[in-house]
Amino acid sequence: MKKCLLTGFVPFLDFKVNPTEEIARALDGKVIGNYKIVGKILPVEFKETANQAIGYYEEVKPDAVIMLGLAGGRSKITPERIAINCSDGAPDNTGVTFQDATIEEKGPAGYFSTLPIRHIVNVLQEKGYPAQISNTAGAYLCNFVKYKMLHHIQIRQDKVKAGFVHIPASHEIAIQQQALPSWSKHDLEEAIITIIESLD
Ligand code: PCA
Repeated sequence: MKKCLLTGFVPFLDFKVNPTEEIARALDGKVIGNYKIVGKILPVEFKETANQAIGYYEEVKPDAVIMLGLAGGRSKITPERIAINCSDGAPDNTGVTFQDATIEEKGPAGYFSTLPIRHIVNVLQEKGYPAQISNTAGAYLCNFVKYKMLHHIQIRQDKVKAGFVHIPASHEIAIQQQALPSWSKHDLEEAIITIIESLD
């Protein structure tokens, strides 16, 4: 059976919970479609996140990697098209911030997701889940870990599908913070299950 490394993040900034953490925990060990899921939680720390993610990649040797992040404010499930070679913006959970910083000196300007993002969006919409390709994952931790993971896979010349999917806030977050579009935890989890089922 194929293996899928599914990562989520701990809470960050003003968010008291992170639904991506809950989904990665809930799906860990499950068999979904052609894949056995290995769910792992990543810290929101530039110093640690990519090392841990790549460490899990080497430990699990997955056939597919789906990294999840919360994008508070988005209303749809958004598979990310690209990761850019730049970190910039808000502080991580240890207070570290970057401005206009290159992630990999010798790396390309960007890496495209190798997940079938158009197919994923189509399958989600057919099942009734609003979804849209996103053309920017920002320049915070999610972009950083996606860039690092795709760079690692590229250097190793592995034939592994990998990419990043941002998800909207859960109702729990929307109750704590005003004016955020939100989904039920159930629907968020079902949407991620749908994505995994859609993979070969
Ligand atoms: N979302 C953040 C980092 C952690 C998370 O869940 C991001 O979009 O970069």
